[in-house]
Amino acid sequence: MRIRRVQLHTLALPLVTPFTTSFSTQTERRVLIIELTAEVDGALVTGWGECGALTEPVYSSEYLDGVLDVTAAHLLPRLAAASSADELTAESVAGLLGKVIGHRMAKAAIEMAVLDAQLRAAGQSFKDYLGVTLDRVPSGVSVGIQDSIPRLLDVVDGYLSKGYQRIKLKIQHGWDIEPVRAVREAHPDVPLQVDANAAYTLADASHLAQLDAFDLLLIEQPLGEEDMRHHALLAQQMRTPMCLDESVVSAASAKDAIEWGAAAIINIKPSRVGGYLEARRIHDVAVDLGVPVWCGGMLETGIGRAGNAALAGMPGFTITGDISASDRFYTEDITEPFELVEGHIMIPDAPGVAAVPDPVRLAAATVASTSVSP
Ligand code: OSB
Ligand code: MG
Repeated sequence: MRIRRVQLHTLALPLVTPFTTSFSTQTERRVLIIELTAEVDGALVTGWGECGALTEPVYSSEYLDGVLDVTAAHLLPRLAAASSADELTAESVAGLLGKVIGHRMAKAAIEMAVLDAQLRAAGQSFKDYLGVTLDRVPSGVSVGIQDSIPRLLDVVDGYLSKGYQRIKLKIQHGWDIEPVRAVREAHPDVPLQVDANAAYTLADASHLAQLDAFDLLLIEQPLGEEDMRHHALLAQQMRTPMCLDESVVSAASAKDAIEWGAAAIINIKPSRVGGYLEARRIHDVAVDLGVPVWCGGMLETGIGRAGNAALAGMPGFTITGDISASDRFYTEDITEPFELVEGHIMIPDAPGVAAVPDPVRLAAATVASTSVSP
């Protein structure tokens, strides 16, 4: 394909309820949406990409303004030669951007937009491209840190009554053993897991081992992003299976984590690892090594949620992911909303990766928009 135009839209979407994790409280999602217009075999086609980066570099080193800068100044220009030669494909994007170190969320959004355009031009759904045959995936929900345990129990009850099939509780110092105990006592059989977003150190090992009493599916990223060895040591001191999120940034780091005993389960987030194609490679590595995976999220709009739902249909995704309905985060999504159907999210089967945004809702949510020529 040849890129004709790239529009970088910054959206501001209010969250239905504040989302508190060990790293921040968010009340609004500011998110970069890429609209890429390309020419494929003489016809114009639009591809949509969504970037996982938050406004502050508190989940990963990437952040919205940095993504905007690196995308315009360093990433898109590297696609220019292949684009003018009509040789650009989604499968070539990672290689063309390979000299730029890091910036995986920025690269992921570009690759998604190119892949979306490519599949739309070919009339192929992402689900088909991945070889997925399921029509739906079970839906889990990530529950933020609350002000009190009674409030937490209400929030969890609310999600369970909507049909969510698995609960993930965010934890941090001072909000860990007792809230988890309370939810487990109220719901002895509910699939339950916790996510610390790197809040602890190995010195907390015996404290965290108290979580072993609650029959959790997993503990996600208790230690720092770069503390792979410490995760392996912590895993030896707990029975709860160790799952990595932040530390796994590529198929190579996934393989290391598994082989070193730092991860028995992997949270695959396409945005964190540089895109859907690397996400698929992580899936393949994990399946090879007998490690289950699940699909994480970055409060995606319908654009990214559509791609995540298809990815999560791959066979290694045997643990319910953080693919909730649109109304978990947004009163009004920019696409047709994803809804819970008996505790599941339907996998789209229309051509492309993304769900297409409604132009009126997109415009209403847009706070800044810049045009970049490749
Ligand atoms: O650690 O999984 C995480 C949201 C933002 C940043 C990091 C994380 C999360 C979530 C929410 O847990 C996942 C979602 O439903 O999108
Ligand atoms: Mg996480």
